[in-house]
This record gives sequence, C-alpha cells and structure tokens, in this order.
Amino acid sequence: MSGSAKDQVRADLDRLLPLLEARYLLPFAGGEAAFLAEAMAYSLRAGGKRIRPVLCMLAAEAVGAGAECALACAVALEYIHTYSLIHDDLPAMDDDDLRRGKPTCHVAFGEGQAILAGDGLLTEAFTHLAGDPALPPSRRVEAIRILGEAAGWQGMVGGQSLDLEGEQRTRHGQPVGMDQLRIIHRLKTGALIRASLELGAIAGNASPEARAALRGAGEALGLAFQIKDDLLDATATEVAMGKRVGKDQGKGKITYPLLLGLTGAQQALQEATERALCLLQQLPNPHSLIHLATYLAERSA
Ligand code: GRG
Repeated sequence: MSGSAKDQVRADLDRLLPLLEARYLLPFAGGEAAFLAEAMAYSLRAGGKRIRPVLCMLAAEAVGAGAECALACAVALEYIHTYSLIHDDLPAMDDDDLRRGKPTCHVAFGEGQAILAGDGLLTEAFTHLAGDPALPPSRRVEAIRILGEAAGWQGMVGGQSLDLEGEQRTRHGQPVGMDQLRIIHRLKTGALIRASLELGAIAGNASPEARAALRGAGEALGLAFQIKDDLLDATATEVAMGKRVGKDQGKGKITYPLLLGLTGAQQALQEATERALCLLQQLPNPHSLIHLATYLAERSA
C-alpha cells in the first residue's frame, strides 16, 4: 500500500472517529443501573479499530451522501460488535481474559454483569437506531431489519453457533472442511461487515445498483477480514493485537491457514479483497472505501 493511501486512511479515521466517539458518550449517562452502564462503557471505550462504523460511514460517502446520515447506523454496528466480543470472551465461549488490550468485561465486572453488558449493548443498538431523526422512517425500518438479520440467528449468532458445533466435532475427530468453514465465516464475521456497507447504502439513499455493489463488496470484505484475522492469530503478537493470539491452533480450531497453509490463505485473502475492490469501483465516490479495504488486507493488528 502506498504512503499516500495510508495517509488517506489516517485522514479519514481522524475525520470520522471523533464524530463517532462524541455519540458514544451520550447514552450511558444518568441511568439507574450505573454499574451495568459502567461495564458497557468499559468495553466500548477500551479501544478497538472501529472498522464496522467507519465502513458504514464511508459507504454512505461512496454513494454521494455525508457521513453524518450514517452515524446512528455506525453507532449501532459498534454496539453490536462490542456485545459480540463481550459474549465471545465469556468462559462458556472462548474463555478469554484479554480484549482490546484490557482485561475482558467478565474479568473486570464478573460474569453475570458481562452477560448483561452484552445484552444492554445489543438492545441499545436497536433503540439508538430506531430513534434516529436523520433517517426517514421507511429507511430506518429497513436499516433495523438488515441489522437484525445480520446480527441474529441467520447471521452472526448463527455463525457463532456453527463455530461452537464445529469445535466440538473437531474434538471428536470430525473436523469441519472448507465448505463449512466458509459458511461459518460468512455468518459469524461476514454478516456484520456486509451489513456495515449495506447500512451505509441505506443511510445514503443509494440506488438499487449501488446498494447491490456495496452488499457484494461487504460479503467479500467480510471474508477477507476473517482470513486476515486467522492469519494474524497465527503470526502476530499479543501486544500488537491487544488479545491472546495462537488460540486457534491451541484449540485445534479449523482456520484458513490450517486448511490452505499461510501462502494459500494469503492468496485467498487477496482474491477476496480484489473482488471487493472491483465492486467498489462501480460507485460514484469510492476512493476512501477502496483505501480502507486495501489497508484491512495489509494491516498488522
Ligand atoms: C457471541 C453472539 C456472539 C458472537 C461472537 C464476532 C464474534 C461472534 C466473535 C469474535 C471472535 C473473533 C475473534 C472473530 C474473528 C473476527 C473478529 C470479529 C475479530 C474482532 O474484530 P475486530 O478486529 O476487533 O474489528 P476490534 O477490537 O478492533 O473492534
């Protein structure tokens, strides 16, 4: 990636993240369940790359709208993503003690409160989006539907369930193959990334063609994101990632690098990224989104 493309990604993040952070602070003040609000805010503010909200805002810009119209969608995406990380880290799931460079929510607040913090963020996502005055009601309802589908049993939650099943089968000597792995990735990680771009299209009032291009690009980027995450789990350091690494291998988890080798996985990552870039080029103003998609394939954390 050229220096100027990197500068462009940095400039976009410097421009968009403050908009987002200003919104995050609002909903958790003044509630009665103060300890729960603290747990929710703890995980949300622990850091994180904010990839999904930034993809959403850049998708709105790519179809010629301003990033502000996609802010509520962007916030909702980050709430849902953060809830999924809190629940994924629980002892009953991945049992992790480090996330975004800090103790995980259940380590800091206890398991019960962490479950509730995830529940609180999940529901707040929809409350926040439903009350967004920037979007006309019909587009708001459509955004809520797309988000619910992507986050729920036919999307991320379903993917997590298949992943747990797959781990169990692997332990019993029946490891998942490439077809099943593709389905798990498409649902567990891909669905919310695809929704990030599609929500940007809805917020930006995109034409049906532009929305289809963004949905397709989101599908490809979601796959690329997970392959990259698998590669980083196999090669990056804990300090760089802010979470435990090498866990996939330790748990005998089936991943792209395990099935294809590091070189094969790298090639699959490149192919998925190129598919996304091809679709993004059909949009009226895709440059920032193209730079971010390229950066995601090359990132080191
Ligand atoms: C528990 C319902 C439920 C779902 C969990 C997303 C997920 C499903 C689990 C996370 C486990 C994981 C490591 C998935 C791989 C890809 C991924 C989503 C990584 C984390 O996302 P980043 O890198 O995290 O965007 P930050 O912290 O930067 O926001």
